[in-house]
Amino acid sequence: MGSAKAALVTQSLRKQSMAPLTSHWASLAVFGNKPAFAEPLHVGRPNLPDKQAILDRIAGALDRHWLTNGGPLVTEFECRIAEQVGVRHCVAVANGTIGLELAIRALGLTGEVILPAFTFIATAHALSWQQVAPVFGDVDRVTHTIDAYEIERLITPRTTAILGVHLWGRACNVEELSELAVERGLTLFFDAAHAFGCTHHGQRIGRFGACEVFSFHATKFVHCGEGGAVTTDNDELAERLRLLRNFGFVGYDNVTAIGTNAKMSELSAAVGLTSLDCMSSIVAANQGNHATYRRELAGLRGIRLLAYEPNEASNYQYVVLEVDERAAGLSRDELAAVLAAENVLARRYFHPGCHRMEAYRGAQLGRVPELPVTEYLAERVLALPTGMQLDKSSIAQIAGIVRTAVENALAVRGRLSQRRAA
Ligand code: T4K
Repeated sequence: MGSAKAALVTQSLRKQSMAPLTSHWASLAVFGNKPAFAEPLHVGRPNLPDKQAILDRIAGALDRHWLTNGGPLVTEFECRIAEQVGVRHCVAVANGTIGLELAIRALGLTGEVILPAFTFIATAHALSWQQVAPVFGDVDRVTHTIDAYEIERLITPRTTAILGVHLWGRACNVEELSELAVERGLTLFFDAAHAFGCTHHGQRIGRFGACEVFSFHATKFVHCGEGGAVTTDNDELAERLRLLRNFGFVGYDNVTAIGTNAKMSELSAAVGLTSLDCMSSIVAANQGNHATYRRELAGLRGIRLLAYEPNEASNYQYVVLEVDERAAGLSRDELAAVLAAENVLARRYFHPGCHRMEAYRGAQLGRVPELPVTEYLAERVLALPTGMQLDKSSIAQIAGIVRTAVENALAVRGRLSQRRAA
């Protein structure tokens, strides 16, 4: 593209933007200017649209003198999640990680379980804490979810299950995984930590496989502060999950299983219920943010914004870029450094892939598996801030910083290496 045309394109993109953009490379904070934002912008700032409603619910729990162990708020939270997902059972738990552990126990899994390496480390840790060996598979280049074709070669006589992860709220290839699981006599269950409120072929995530596990951590769009839930249509499994969640107690004095304490408290449920009340406005804010990022980053070389399937419901809680260094002229890490200087704390989720984490390198018989797509993504992916903390003009400003950095990659790269050397 000639430089006059490039200037025109840039001009028209700027015209569409919601706020004045940081347009000249010399105005970037890496060149010694004031950061664009006075306060740090985090990925995962909790959405708290109605503080008073949370406080009212907590006051009710305090007045009842009933703070945990199956109080009315947890029960209401479970009913609302089950209803929304369209399953018979929701078992609320203290967090998503312990929800996965309970599921692994309740499903009686042993030996090895196949999961994607491109996920948050909790997916792997939950297996390890239950003495089940995580076997890392690669993911699909486009969907970022486990590659069903890859799994076949990882199945051994010790394999008992496949654990799919609906990364970024985008569903795994549920049909292919189900077919494979049935064919090979394996249990299939899902880490749906990112996927509350999302659908697959119009059906709510939370109803697939033997069970699915949600996270309601503070960084999730709907949250309890700390919280999680296991959803299933299987009555027996639900009963087992409830038993294990409460130390294995049946009545006051009888313990029939080696359980744990995985209970959600009333205080967490108070936050969760209020968050559920506000769910549609949170999703609308996230969706609007995503659309603004899309508009502001359109046509920028080397920058791909992960799309959400327009025909599916989504929570839009992650804004994920893939940075192609060769085309952008900057690596993902260089772009993250430019943003950090502006007080935009983008995250390298999920770098470097679970299989390369120190805790797992030794456990793989000294051999780190070759997972080319995971490596590819772990070097390129960058999550940007979103949520109710941000208005359109802030989003446009963040996108403007990305655009300015990429359009002036040479100068920016030079400056970053100067800073590193200093
Ligand atoms: N499976 C998957 C696929 C998951 O992604 C996760 C969790 C799990 C399982 C396990 O679910 P949980 O057991 O967590 O329920 C964060 C979250 O802690 C974690 O829940 C989430 N996934 C993961 C993707 O992101 P970190 O270590 O990056 O979070 P952290 O604490 O650094 O928070 C991110 C930023 O958010 C902070 O830099 C500051 C800001 N923040 C955070 C909190 C908690 C706030 O501003 N206020 C806050 O209260 O893992």
